[in-house]
Amino acid sequence: MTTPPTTHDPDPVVAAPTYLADIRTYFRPEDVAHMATKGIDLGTYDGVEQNALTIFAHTSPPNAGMPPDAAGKWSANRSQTFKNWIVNGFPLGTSTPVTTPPGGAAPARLRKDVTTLTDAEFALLTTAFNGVMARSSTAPDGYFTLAGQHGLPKAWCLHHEPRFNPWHRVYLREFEDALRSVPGCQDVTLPYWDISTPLPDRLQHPPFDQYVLPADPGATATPPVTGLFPYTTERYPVAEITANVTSLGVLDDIATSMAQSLWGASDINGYQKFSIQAHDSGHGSVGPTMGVQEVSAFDPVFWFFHCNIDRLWLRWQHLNTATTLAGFRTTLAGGDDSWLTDPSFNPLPPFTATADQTIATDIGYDRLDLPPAPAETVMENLSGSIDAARTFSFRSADPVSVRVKGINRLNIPGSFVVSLLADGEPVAKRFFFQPNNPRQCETCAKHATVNIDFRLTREQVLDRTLSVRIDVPGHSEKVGTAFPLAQAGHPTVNARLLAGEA
Ligand SMILES: [Cu+2]
Repeated sequence: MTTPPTTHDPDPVVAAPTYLADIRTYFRPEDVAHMATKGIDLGTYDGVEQNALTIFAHTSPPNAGMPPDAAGKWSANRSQTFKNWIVNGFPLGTSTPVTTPPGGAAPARLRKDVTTLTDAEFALLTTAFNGVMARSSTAPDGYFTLAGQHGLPKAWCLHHEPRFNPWHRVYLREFEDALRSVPGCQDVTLPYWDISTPLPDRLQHPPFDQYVLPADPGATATPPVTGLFPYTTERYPVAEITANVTSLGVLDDIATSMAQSLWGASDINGYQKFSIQAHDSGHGSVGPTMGVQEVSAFDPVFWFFHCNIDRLWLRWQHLNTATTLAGFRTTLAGGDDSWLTDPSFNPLPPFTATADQTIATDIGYDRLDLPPAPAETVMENLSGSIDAARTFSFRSADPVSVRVKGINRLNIPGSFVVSLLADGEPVAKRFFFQPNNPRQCETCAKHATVNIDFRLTREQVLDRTLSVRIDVPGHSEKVGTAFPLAQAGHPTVNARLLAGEA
């Protein structure tokens, strides 16, 4: 709610300002850097909220000590807006989606939709893939070694934790570097498969349709794993993939993720949660190989699929003014940002890049699908838990959140599907992506207890008999189709109306 600006007034008083729409723009990168040296964080919601009274005192005209430079001094109007924000209980608000395509320098590498490559570009990509696949199974820049960093034998990949997106951003670049090292392919970039469209025909022919493993990935794993050799990657038929993408809620979760104003928060109202769910269900949609962490990266579609996941993350970053580290930190309200800034939490092994370095990427995409006008994309900030100092509302159109909480995944032998049934009929289901032996995966063991979040309309759940079921599709011969919930850590169902600031 902005009062109409008077002519020549660049800084109108805002009666009901919010952090994401107004307050975060008041702190310049140099202000954040300067005060960080004094232990005051002006770069996040939590930091500004904690220090709000001090900030107000030091920046109020006419005799403000901060910021030190004359050009940076706050106007009386800005100071009044800041005071309004304090009085109103520090509302977070929602971000205003950025609608202009990124300006500035052209990206160092432009990635495209695989269906729009020219025949010459696609021929070069084919040469690059064939070249990398022809390298020996021990070559560091060969296909077997690169794919084996994600799954077996190395299993470095980070999933279901904050470094998931950064780790995969670096990983894709390493793979792209390998493609570019094939003679004549120095300008090749990795294209993406837009998962809202059917699996492209171009990915259904050699060398993109399957991969025959040249060596046993389990033999050199620690500890060794048997049963994965000989092995040829496998996918479902295209129509089945398309049906799975819908039934596993991939597109729903992508849409939900894109509407989020925050990165992570309590993980019910952040981009991160829903992007990871969309990723997991995307893996499960494509095939028995893509659905298993140990082997998924051997299927050539993995690279095109993950390139799209990276594109979606960059799209979200653009929508939320989060393409720089400083901008990104303003979306971390309520969350722990040590994974971005603390040297003990931000490494992305085996790579040398750290998580903070992946935020301002020099990679670009031909299509970020930014909305033509802010009104076309409504950002949200709904939560099951809201600061009581704020005003809030429950709107009938907002979804109900149903969380299947506290699943101990270490007891489940492989990727699994969590379904919510109403009167015996599936209402919604999600795929959870993990190794067949989660106990032997260090990241899995660290994040053993997981949740699945459904967002449903009231009509889907009211006055119906609800039940939850977990299936382990790849292992029906061992444990039967339905996995006993009591063996999966006794998960609970937590259902909430979601509140929005009013
Ligand atoms: Cu993945």
